[in-house]
Amino acid sequence: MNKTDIYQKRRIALAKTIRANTGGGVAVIATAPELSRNRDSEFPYRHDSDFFYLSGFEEPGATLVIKVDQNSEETHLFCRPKDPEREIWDGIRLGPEAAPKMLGVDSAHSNVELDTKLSQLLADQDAVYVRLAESAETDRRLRHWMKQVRQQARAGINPPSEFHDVEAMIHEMRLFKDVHEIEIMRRAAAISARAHIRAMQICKPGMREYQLEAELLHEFRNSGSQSVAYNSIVAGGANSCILHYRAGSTELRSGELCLIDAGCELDGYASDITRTFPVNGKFSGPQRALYDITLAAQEAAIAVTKPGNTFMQPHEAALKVLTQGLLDEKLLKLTELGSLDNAIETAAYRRFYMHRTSHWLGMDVHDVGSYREQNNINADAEKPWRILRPGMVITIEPGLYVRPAQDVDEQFWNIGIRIEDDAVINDSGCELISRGAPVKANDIEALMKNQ
Ligand SMILES: [Mn+2]
Repeated sequence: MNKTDIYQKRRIALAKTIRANTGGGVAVIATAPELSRNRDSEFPYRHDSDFFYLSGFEEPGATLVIKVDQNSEETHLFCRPKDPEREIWDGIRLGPEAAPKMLGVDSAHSNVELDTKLSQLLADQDAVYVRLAESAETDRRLRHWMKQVRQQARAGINPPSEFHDVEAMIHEMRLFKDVHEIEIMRRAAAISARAHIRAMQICKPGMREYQLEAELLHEFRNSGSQSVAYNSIVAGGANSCILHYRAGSTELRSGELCLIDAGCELDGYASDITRTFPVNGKFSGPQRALYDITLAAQEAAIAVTKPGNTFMQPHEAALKVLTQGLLDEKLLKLTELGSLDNAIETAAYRRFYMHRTSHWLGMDVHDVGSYREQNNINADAEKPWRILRPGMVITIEPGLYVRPAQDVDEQFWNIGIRIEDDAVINDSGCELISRGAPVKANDIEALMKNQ
């Protein structure tokens, strides 16, 4: 498929949903603004995921307008005009002249014309589809366009009277990845897996967390990935028990674990991998015990990650194994809790496992899409958990985190373990696209031995 066809197909699909909803309307989706970091220096630009999903266009300063009527739809792109002077400083702009051919849109205009053209495009339209309450800027612009249309009332022009949230529609589409997307995600995960291997191979006692972060970045960028998908977590020793720790300057010490949660972004798609390994290359007895429990929990979750099961089933499967493991290792006391079921029901495990096992993965690392079924017959009842379907992508990431405490066996103190892989739901189960990085304790030890 031609690259522009991918995006056009998505715009047609969105138009179809809009048509089914209100017979037609105008959808307006802007990309992300540029963000200043500090004086004359900007954060690396990252497009808006929804905008990119429908356009394939990465430049800032752009807005997509899709006008949908009974039988057809047309797409207008507003983008930065060509400007030889600015292009010397900031780089080449596509410009509205070249945009239709390059992006497959019906027409393109300078973004300077956005306000004028929008008041024309919204005239005599009933329904507007925007991302409601998304940002003050979007709301401000919408008010402006509406004001312009309303001012034409005496010329017989009707302003739109319905506002719909286009976000949920796009997010429902994004939840199901097409072949093109899954192919990119496979490559992103493969790069991230190699980065984890590199970090494991280079790690030795005395190094600092930021040095392993540098190794991850090297592999990401050297493999053509544009960015990290999120800030890398490289956590040595006690830091491994801090869920959103950033790579800092802590020294990695022999006898401690190192937890790395890091993934690259490739062509707009995230990968998300966590591995935990011993700094000196050999798990201690207590580390190994908790590691094997976490891995068994992940395997149990993977086994039920298949179409027809709910989003919650992998979490429930992981919880069962983790909680049983905590009882076996006497971190939870069977004498106090009575049974495994009770330990799960009372959430006694939460002290050692306080996050969920999965999230959607896609353009955003915590990707969009509802975690509840959308069509519920009984409107009053709580919507059931989402049923897994082919094309969905989730992470599977159980963990155990043991902080020092009086009533906790000291041999387990400061052991934080998480094992995370990325799973594409297919027709029969799931494909783990991140297993290029070793996950079994023995395999990790073998890899770290060959340095
Ligand atoms: Mn994750």
